Amino acid sequence: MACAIVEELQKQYGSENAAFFSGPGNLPALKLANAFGSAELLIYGAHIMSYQPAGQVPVLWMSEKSMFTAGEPVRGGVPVCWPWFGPDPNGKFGGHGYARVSMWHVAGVSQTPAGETSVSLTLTESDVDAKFAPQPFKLELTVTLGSALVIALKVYNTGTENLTYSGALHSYFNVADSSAIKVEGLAGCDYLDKVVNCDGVQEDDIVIDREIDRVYCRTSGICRVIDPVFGRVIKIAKAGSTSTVVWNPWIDKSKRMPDFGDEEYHTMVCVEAANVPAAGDARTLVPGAMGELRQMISVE
Ligand code: TA6
Repeated sequence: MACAIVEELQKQYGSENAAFFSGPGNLPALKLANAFGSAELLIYGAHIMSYQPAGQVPVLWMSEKSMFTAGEPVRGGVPVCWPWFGPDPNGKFGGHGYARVSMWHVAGVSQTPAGETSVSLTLTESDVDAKFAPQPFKLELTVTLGSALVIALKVYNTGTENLTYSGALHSYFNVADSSAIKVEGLAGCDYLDKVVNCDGVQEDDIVIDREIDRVYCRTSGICRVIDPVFGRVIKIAKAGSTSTVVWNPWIDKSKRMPDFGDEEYHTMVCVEAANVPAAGDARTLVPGAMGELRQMISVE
């Protein structure tokens, strides 16, 4: 079944720079490749699994224990969290919404004169399990591989009522040693600390020496992951978001997650472009309106 889908996608959208294949878990996947580098994504969840600029080690992190099973979230890459960030507000379903555990559709693949390669995928309420009772919506995720990896999530209110949602581009970044990195760009920001359940102000650059799970508020700036061991800086810009989430589970939480290796906290950090309700960043679209959340990732 997956092979037939892959063959059909390759026939309809395949190109010199875009090749469909049967990915992990036999899930249909797409590899984008051009002079700027390569990226791979699953059609399931519109989930970017990897991004590797030319001449660089991979920029995104993927757990070696991730599941690749329809209905289960993938642990790593860029989970598309929508229409809720964190626990289900109605307490019925899993965290971070249903977009990341739904099968999307390929809407198009394109190449720009500058040599960038883009793919767009869509999801509507008719693609989502009825148990979620979704309002009418359309999501369009466009991934563009160029001098940066640009991830644009457009949300369309296709219904007749207001559509209120939250979410995140929950990006996992690959680092050589999480205890050696700094995350720049959030100094001075107010944060909500989900580990010790208190609020605070970020005094300086972020270092990872314990579990960190913080929602930084009223921030639309650029973050940078300074990695002295890999000898690089990952620049993370965003748009359509005033809340940024930084997460590393550290020792104990890593052990509690079956799809996260006990020692894998050493090689990752999440820096997420988010719309977090608790940070006053939930979004509401009137009928016919469109909202966009965007993250732009590059290596300096
Ligand atoms: O974005 C940080 C966070 O909300 C953490 O609290 C942690 O739960 C992480 O997301 C992963 O969530 P998941 O549902 O993918 O296990």
